[in-house]
This record gives sequence, structure tokens and C-alpha cells, in this order.
Amino acid sequence: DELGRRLHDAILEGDREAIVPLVEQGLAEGRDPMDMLNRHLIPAIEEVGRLFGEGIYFLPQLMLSAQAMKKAFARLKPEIQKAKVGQTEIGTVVLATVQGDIHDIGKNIVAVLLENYGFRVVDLGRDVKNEVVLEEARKVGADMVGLSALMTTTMPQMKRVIELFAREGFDCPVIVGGAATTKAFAEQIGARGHGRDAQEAVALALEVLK
Ligand code: B1M
Repeated sequence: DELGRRLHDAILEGDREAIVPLVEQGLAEGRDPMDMLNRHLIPAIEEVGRLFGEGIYFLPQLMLSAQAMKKAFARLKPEIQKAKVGQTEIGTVVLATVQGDIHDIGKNIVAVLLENYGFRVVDLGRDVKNEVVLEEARKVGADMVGLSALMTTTMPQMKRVIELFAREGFDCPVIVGGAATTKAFAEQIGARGHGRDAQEAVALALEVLK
């Protein structure tokens, strides 16, 4: 539809002025915030990634689109939080984007949804050193650790975190996600599971912590 297309184009063009008013319009029309993300905004930023990968877009364009995406999510976040369904604290999940990787848009979406479902989320941010993941997870008594990685070059850190946990005797399930990762990869490195999107991350967390 028309608004969907305009949301898509605003991300594609990195239009930081247009994006928030368009999101507002969608909300005013009663559109579901997760639906706007999943149907229009995420496919648009993925297309930006494709164009960048093909050498059609350059880094400045990638950055503008990412900024537009961040603005859109900042506006949608409180709306998504209104849909909180879980009351009781199911458990503590520590989240991080792995060492060397600064992509955090997806992780931040995962964080909000987990909170909505009643998990206590301790978000360590992005480019988090493996040792810090262990330290913090221990400190807060994590029931599960969720790692995000967007690049083939940073995915190996996930395996290192799992190895570090084993070496240091920290017994805690780890789930992984992020565009570059797959179920097969998760299995291969000994992760408890893989989330294709934020909804799957929640389903996985519920299963692991039940
Ligand atoms: Co970068 N980037 N980027 N980038 N970027 C990718 C990942 C890339 C695939 C683009 C491309 O070339 N086609 C490519 C990696 C190639 C590779 O794998 N080797 C790439 C590159 C190369 C780079 C730089 C190196 C570019 C440069 O500087 N030359 C640089 C890296 C810097 C670094 O990290 N050290 C860089 C920088 C950036 C920006 C800063 C401009 C920006 C990030 C802004 C930010 O996050 N704060 C950016 C962006 C936006 C992208 C793309 C276009 C989009 C990523 C995104 O936000 N997607 C990306 C292309 C792509 O992914 N197709 C690309 C939307 C988001 C909602 O999806 O994060 O996958 P995603 O999360 C999903 C699911 O995966 C899942 O749920 C989310 C919601 O559905 N999920 C989980 C995520 N984490 C999960 C954890 C879970 C479970 C599910 O459990 C714990």
C-alpha cells in the first residue's frame, strides 16, 4: 500500500526528516508497530544492505539509512512496549552484539520483545568483549545469554563466547541471531538455538527457560 511504500522509500533513501512523520501517520491509522517494522522497515534496510553489497550504495548512504531506521524504531519502541503481555519475571537474559560488531538495530528489537514477554533484559550493548559477556552474565545471574552478530567476520566470536563459558565453568544456555547466522551455524557452535527474527528469539527464550 501507499504508506508502506513511503516507509520503505524513506529508509531506502535515508530520509531522516520524512521517516518519523510517516511512522506517526501509520500509528494514527492504527497500524501495528511490529507489522510496520516487519513488513516495511526491515525489508527496506535489508535492501539497503543488498545495494551496499553490490557496490551501488556507499557507506554514507548506508549510514543515513541506518539513522533513519534508528529514528523509526525510537518512535515505535514505546508503542511496542504498550503491548506488554508478560507480568511475572520469567528470567534474566543478557544480550550483546559480539566483539568487533557495531550492528545493534536487530538486537534492540529483540530486547524490547523479550521485555514485553516478561523477561528481565540486561543489554550490554554492541561490540562487547567476550570476557565482558561472561563477567556480566555471571554478575547478574543470567538464565540465558543472547548474542547477535551481523557479519561473517564477527560470527566466530559467538563460538568463542561459548568456549569461554565452558572453560570458565559457567553453565548458561546461549542463543544466537543476526542476519549472518543460521540454525546450522548455531548447532555447529553448540548454541542452544537460533532466532531468525525477534519473534523467534522470544519463542526460543520461552522454551529454554520454561
Ligand atoms: Co553494516 N553490514 N557494516 N552497517 N549493515 C551488513 C551486516 C552487511 C551484510 C551489508 C552488506 O555488505 N551487504 C555487511 C556485512 C558483510 C559480512 O558479513 N562480511 C556490512 C558491513 C560490511 C559493514 C561495515 C564493515 C561497512 C564499512 O564500514 N565498510 C561496517 C561494520 C562496522 C562494525 O561493525 N565493525 C558497517 C556499518 C553499518 C552501519 C553503522 C552503517 C549500520 C548499522 C547501524 C546500527 O546497527 N547501529 C549498518 C547496517 C544498517 C547494515 C545492514 C544494511 C542492515 C542491518 C540491520 O539493521 N538490519 C546490513 C545488511 C543486512 O543485514 N542485510 C549490513 C535490520 C535488523 C532488524 O535485522 O540485525 O538481522 P537484524 O536482526 C533481526 C534478526 O536477524 C534477528 O531479529 C532481528 C529482527 O527481526 N536477530 C536476532 C538479531 N539479533 C538476534 C539475536 C537473537 C535472535 C534473533 O538471539 C540473541
